[in-house]
Order: sequence, then structure tokens, then C-alpha cells
Amino acid sequence: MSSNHEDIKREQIAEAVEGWTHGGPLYRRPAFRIMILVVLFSAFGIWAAAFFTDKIMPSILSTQMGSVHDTVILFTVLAAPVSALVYAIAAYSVYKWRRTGGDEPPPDGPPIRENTLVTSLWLGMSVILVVVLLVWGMTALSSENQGQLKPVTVDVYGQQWLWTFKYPGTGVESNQLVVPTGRQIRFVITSYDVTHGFWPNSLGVQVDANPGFNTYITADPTKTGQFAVRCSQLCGLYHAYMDANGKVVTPAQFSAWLISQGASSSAANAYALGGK
Ligand SMILES: [Cu+2]
Repeated sequence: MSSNHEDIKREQIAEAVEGWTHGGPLYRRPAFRIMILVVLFSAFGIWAAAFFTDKIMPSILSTQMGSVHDTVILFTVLAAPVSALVYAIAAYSVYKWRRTGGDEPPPDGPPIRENTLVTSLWLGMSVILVVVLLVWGMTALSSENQGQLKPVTVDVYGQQWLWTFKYPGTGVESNQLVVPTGRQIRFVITSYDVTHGFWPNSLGVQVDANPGFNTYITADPTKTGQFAVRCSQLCGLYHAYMDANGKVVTPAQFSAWLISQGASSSAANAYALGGK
């Protein structure tokens, strides 16, 4: 391509770009129409974040799950305008500059390498978003109730393909995870065979269950209710069926449940109702 030809292309592009932002009445300019689409798409994304989050996420039964829930909403709301910009440009381009005839498409023009305004906005917005999300995420991660009582310890064992829970000092062993409100639950997690992922979903925590050593995670149940304990690591053929029932109950119900599972009442009360 001759340099003269390139100069002409460059002029045409400059004219076209000028037309995007300055040519003709406002409502006919591509930049304006794209911004309208950005606003519409963003509004849809924000509405979907607020409306669908509660429908597709596990119920909130702990402090940690409250943070997870808020984090998902915040991240989705902040991501909405960013993705809306991409989709708006794509949708507008596909419609406006689609090929209708059989003629050859024009060759690409020379690339535009510099635009200080776009670069600064892009960098500035990205930095602000990342810093806000980082601070938020770290604060959410460290959210923990500092209870007055001794935490309740539950030993968790994963194996292909079921969960077993032991309640130390009570002699109770169950395939159901029952925990009380108002106490910090300290899970001590391991595996009998391969790596599993311990995920009591409404408690808002998740950690690997590894053979040979323990991992630890704490949760602070705030509300009674049912939830599912899933495995979050692909661990073999029946991984998808590796789930257990979980339940948050009051401390009195917790003690009664332990007794129903064979614990002595003194052991159950000492374990369930706190103390040292
Ligand atoms: Cu598993």
C-alpha cells in the first residue's frame, strides 16, 4: 500500500471518528447511541444482580454467608457498566456496520495507537475498581464474630463419596452436619482418600479436605435453617452425589440432637451449651 493511500485512509478515519462524536444532530451520532445502550445494558445488569442473586444463591445462615452475598452483589453491580460498554459497542457495530451487499469489505485502516483521554480513563477506572474490590474482599474475608464462648469444634471427614462429622467429647458420629447458632464453629477437616472440598454452602465458607493433614475453617451461624454440604473438588465418579444434610439449630435443640444420637446428657450439654 502506498504511503499516499495510507494518508487518504487516515484522513477518512479521522473524518469518521469526528462524525462519531461531533457530526450531525446528537441523537444520530454513534457515540451517543452507544452510550444509550451502555446505560440500558447497565441498568439491566444491576437489576439482574439485585433480583437474581437471592434466587440462585444459598440462604444466609451465617455472618460469613452475609459477606459472600453482599460481595457477589457488589462485584456484579460494578461489573455491569464495564461489560455493558463491551456489549454495547459490539451490538451497535454488528447492526450498524453489517455487510448487506456482495461487495468486498474495505481493508482495515491504520491502527490508532494513542488517545490520552481514553488511556487515562481506562487506567484510572481500573485502578479505582481493583482497589475498592481488594479492600472490600479483604474486609469480607476477615469478618468473624469474636464470641465470648469457647468455639464448637466439629471434625469433618471426606471420603469417596460421603461426609462424616464427629462431635468430639460426645461420642457422636453422623452423616448429618448439625451446628448451633450463637457459637463460633471451628471445623477441623481431613480426608480418608483423595482431595475433597468441604463446602457447607449456607455457612459461606469452603476449604479443601486433604488426606494426611488437617485444614481449618470457622463459621458463625446466625440463623436456624437447612442447608447442603457439598463437595467442591472433582473427586471421582460420584463426586456430584457427595452431599450431606446440614442444619443450623438453637443451642438447646443442638444438645437434644446430640443426646438423640447417643451422647450422655452431661457431655451433650457441656459441648453444646458452651462453658470453658
Ligand atoms: Cu469429594
